[in-house]
Amino acid sequence: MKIVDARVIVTCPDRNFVTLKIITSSGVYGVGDATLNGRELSVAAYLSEHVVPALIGRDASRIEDTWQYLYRGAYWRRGPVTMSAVAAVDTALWDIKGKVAGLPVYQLLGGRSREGVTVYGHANAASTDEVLSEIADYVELGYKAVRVQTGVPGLESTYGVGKDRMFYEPADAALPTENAWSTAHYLEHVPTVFARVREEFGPTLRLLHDVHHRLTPIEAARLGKSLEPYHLTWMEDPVPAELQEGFRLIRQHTTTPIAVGEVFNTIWDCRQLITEQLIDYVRATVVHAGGITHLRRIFDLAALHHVRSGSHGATDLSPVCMAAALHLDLAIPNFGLQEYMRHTPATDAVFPHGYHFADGYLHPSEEPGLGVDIDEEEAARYPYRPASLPVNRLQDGTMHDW
Ligand code: KDG
Ligand code: MG
Repeated sequence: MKIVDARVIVTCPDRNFVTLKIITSSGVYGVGDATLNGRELSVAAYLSEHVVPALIGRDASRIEDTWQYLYRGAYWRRGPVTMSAVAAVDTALWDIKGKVAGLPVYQLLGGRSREGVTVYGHANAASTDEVLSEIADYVELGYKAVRVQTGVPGLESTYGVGKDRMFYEPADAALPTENAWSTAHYLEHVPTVFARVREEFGPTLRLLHDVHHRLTPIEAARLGKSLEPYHLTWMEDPVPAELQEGFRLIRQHTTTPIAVGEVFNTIWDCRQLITEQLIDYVRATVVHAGGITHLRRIFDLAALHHVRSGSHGATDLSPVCMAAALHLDLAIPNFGLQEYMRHTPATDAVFPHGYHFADGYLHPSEEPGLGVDIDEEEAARYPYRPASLPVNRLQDGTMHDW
C-alpha cells in the first residue's frame, strides 16, 4: 500500500488549522494535525516543499521507518516547525493503520488501560467572584478538574483571561498585542484566589493553575509554597524550561506538583526533567512532539520515573490532535490528565469526530483509525487569517517571558 498523494489543508473556522491528508493506493486515507499557533504557514510550507514530495511512493505501513526518515534523515533536526510536520505524517499513518486493521488506534497501542480519559476545563475570568461562577459551570457539566486563571489587580490585561465564558483564544490579532506583567502583584493575588475556590468547592475538586513561564525558580518556589494549603493537581510552566536544571530549585522548596511541556518538541527537551524526577506531569502533545510514535516514547521514559502525562489540549490543537491524544491517553499506563478546551461549532463541523465528553471524561471513537475526519468542502469556506499570540512586557517596558 503506497502513498499516492498528500494534501496540506489550511482552514480558519474561527481559528487557523493545518491538516495533512495522506492518501494511499488502496484508497484508504489518514489525517494528521500540523497546526502551530501563529506560525501555521511555516509548517504548511515545510510540509508542501520538503515532506510531501518525499512521501509519494513510500510504503504507508512503515510508520517507524518513516518517522526515522523524516527525523534522522533531515540534517536540521527538531524545532517546532519540523516536529509539527513530522507529527502530522506520523498521525496520519497511524490513522491509516487503524483503518486497514479495522481497529481504533488505542487497540494498536496495547488496548485500553482505563474506562475514560479524565479531562480538565478552563475557568478564567477577570475577578475571583466571576471565576467562582465559571468553575461552578464546569462542575455542573461533570468536570472533575478545572484550571483556574484570573485577572491580577493592578494589571490591565492578563494571559489566560478572555472575553467569553467557557472559551479562551489567545491568538487575538494579526500582529502581537501587548500584555503587562508584574510578578509582585501576581504572587500576592494567586493564593487569595485558591483560598476562595477551596472554601467554595471543598477539598476534592482537582485544581490547576498555569503560570505560563513567567517566574524565576525562586519565585516559583514561593508560589508553590503559598499554594500548598490548596492542594493543586499541578502548577504549570512555572519558569521557562530551556534550563532544565532550574527546576531543581523549585523542587527543593515545595510539594506543589509541577507540570511542563506544552512547547516541547522532542524527548531531549525533557530528558533531565524526567530522569531526575524534577516534574510530575509532562505536557507534550501529539502535534508538537513528533506524533503518536514520539510522544509514546516520551511517556514511556516518564513512566520509569514517576512522571505522568498531562497533554496540552488548547483550542489551537485541532480535533485531529485531540482524537490522537485520546487514543494514547487511553492506552498508556501512566496517564495523568488531559486538557480539553472545547472547539467552536464551526471547527467541529470542519472536523467531524466521534470522541465525546460524558461526566468529566472524554471517550475516543470506536471507529477504525482515529475516528476523526476533515470535511474539505467545509474547510474551503474558511480561508486563512493571520493571527498572532500576544507578547508580554514588565510595567517598565522590559520584554518578559510568555
Ligand atoms: O498556543 C498557545 C496556547 O495553546 C497556550 O497559550 C494555551 O497555555 C496554554 C494551555 O495550557 O492551554
Ligand atoms: Mg499552558
